[in-house]
Amino acid sequence: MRSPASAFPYPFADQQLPCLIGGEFVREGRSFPNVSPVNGRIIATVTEADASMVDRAVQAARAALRGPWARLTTPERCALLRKVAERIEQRFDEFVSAEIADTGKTFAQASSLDIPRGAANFRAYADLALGRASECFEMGTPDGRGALNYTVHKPVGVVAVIAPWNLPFLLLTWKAAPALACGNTVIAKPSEETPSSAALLAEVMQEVGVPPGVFNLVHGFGPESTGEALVTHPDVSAIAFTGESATGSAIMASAAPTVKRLSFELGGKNASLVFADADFEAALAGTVRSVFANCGQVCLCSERVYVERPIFERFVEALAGAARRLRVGGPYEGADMGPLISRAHRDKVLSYYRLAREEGGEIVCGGGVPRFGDERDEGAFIEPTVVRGLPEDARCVREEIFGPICHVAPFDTEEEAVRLANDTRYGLAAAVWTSNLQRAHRVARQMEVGIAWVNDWFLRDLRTPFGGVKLSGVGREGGAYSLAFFSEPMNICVKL
Ligand code: NAD
Ligand code: 6OD
Repeated sequence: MRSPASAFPYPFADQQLPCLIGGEFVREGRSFPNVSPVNGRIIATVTEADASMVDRAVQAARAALRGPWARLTTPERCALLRKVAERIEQRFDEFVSAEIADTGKTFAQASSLDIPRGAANFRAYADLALGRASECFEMGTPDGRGALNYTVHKPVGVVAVIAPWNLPFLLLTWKAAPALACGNTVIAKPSEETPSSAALLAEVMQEVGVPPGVFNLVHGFGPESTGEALVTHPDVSAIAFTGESATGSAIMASAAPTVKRLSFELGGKNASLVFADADFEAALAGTVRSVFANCGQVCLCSERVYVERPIFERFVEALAGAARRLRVGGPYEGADMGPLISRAHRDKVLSYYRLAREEGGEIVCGGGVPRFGDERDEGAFIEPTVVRGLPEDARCVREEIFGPICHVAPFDTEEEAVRLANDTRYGLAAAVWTSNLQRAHRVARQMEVGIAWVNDWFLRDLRTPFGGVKLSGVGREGGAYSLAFFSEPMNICVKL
């Protein structure tokens, strides 16, 4: 399982990653390299699906909508999804290795969050689909006999699931699991940066007996490649997309001519509000996590931290101290933070580090690239960074950076804190740190976001609505919201 090109275990050693189309693993046409962000080495080549391969996948998915999959009862379908979860757990180490090879993220995170959540997504949506109730409305009729209306939930059809690279397996399964639970067929397109855990999932689907064409996997890029072919395809009925807001906008335009159903989970510029009455150590630890988790590459990460003035200096010093102590390193070194996803993304994040200085900010800690003196210097590592002193209209305060950096600024009143937090074109998540119960509820409610945490961050119950307002998304997923998106409700009226 160890690839000569990789310093780490890798389940696809010496292989070209295939697409899965209509139950067949396909390696044909163009391919592209999969590069490790830990050391810049090529760890695999990946089959790129062109428009004709995407079309074959869509036709296979359409055909599967009329095959054995359509005849499964909901309990049978959900039992199959539970088998997917079990098989992921049986192949847990391979999934962890695959995710780590693509992203360089820490073993601790991949093994405690990314892969367990992938399995949990299949179980959660199997349970939710099984427990879904149907509405029934009894009505009067002129003849006095009445009628019953009841709702049946049908699949929407062929669903495109397009995922980003930051939490590749968690986010792909977050959409694929409910789509399948509702009886749809799926074309999954992982990010070109992170094909490996999706490739393992394709194997798992085959192993547990998901019928051919129900789950298809196409690898490739976005514009003028696999992604574009998928979102413009007339036989794709719905697109569940997670990624950048600008990409969401481009997909919306591409999908408009064929009027597809869309669910978008997009970017963020999330605020954390730390009140002086907060449990200082809890707020500090939570903020360190919310800024630097996954090297700052979580859509929910806080890039703007506002701290009430009486504790501002102490908090900034403590936050910078904690950031300096974070161990940056390779995935199996017990580090706290791995690399960014790629050199290209590091260039982008470093351009914001430079911009922060140019815009008048003070770099309290970090601001550069760590040097290791070994092959990690060929990777995409970067220092965790805290900035202060920027004006609120600075680009670093307004634009999503998606790296391990936050700007920290003081506030004097609750009203000011709320205003600052909401003064953004994004609206995904917020964290409020306070020990005042009334304030906690009052402030959380005023956050113009889809998800607000009080005295925690990224604490997830999969039944709750997840998504953003403004540039951060369209619609909600999670629990019944996902079931609604991936289903076509139909009313049947029975005259009694
Ligand atoms: P991205 O938008 O560049 O790419 C996401 C996916 O879309 C990839 O699979 C890519 O190949 C595909 N794609 C790109 N252009 C396309 C096109 N024109 N047509 C079809 N597909 C296309 O995003 P990324 O860089 O992979 O991920 C980081 C971004 O994702 C950040 O902005 C982050 O905030 C956001 N994100 C949001 C959430 C959320 O839940 N709101 C979660 C994770 C990441
Ligand atoms: O926890 C989830 O379900 C979820 N969708 C998380 C998204 C994280 C963004 O990077």
